[in-house]
Amino acid sequence: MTKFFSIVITSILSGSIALACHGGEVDKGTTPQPGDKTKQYCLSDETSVCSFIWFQSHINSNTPGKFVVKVLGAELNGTDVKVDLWMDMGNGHGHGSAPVKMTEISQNTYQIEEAHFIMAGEWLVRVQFTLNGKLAKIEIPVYVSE
Ligand SMILES: [Cu+2]
Repeated sequence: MTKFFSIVITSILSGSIALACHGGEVDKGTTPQPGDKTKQYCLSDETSVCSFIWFQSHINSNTPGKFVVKVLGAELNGTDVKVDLWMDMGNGHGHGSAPVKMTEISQNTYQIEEAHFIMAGEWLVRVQFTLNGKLAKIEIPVYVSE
């Protein structure tokens, strides 16, 4: 009987792990709504350079998301900035998504459209740019509940 229950529990656990993947620290249980902003995430070696997201659509795995990425504390060259979506599945495995559509609204401010969060779980929006000749990357956790 104990063995039976441990098999059931193991399969439930592995099922939930397959559905909800691992990422950074995120506000679990709430999926971003239009108007929501994330907190600021900063470079570890250049703590005055930070980024945050301002959501413009309800983020879910069925419809393409829309949001604005803002970078603070550095003057970026727009053509040098890349934004993509990443999901860390744990055990060194991860996956991305289709490329997003990105438009520079003003310096350091980027409109992102066609953001396909293709499954529920913990995503990272990765903002990459060159800073003082080096590649810098800020990862903003986004939790998608459905
Ligand atoms: Cu995943």
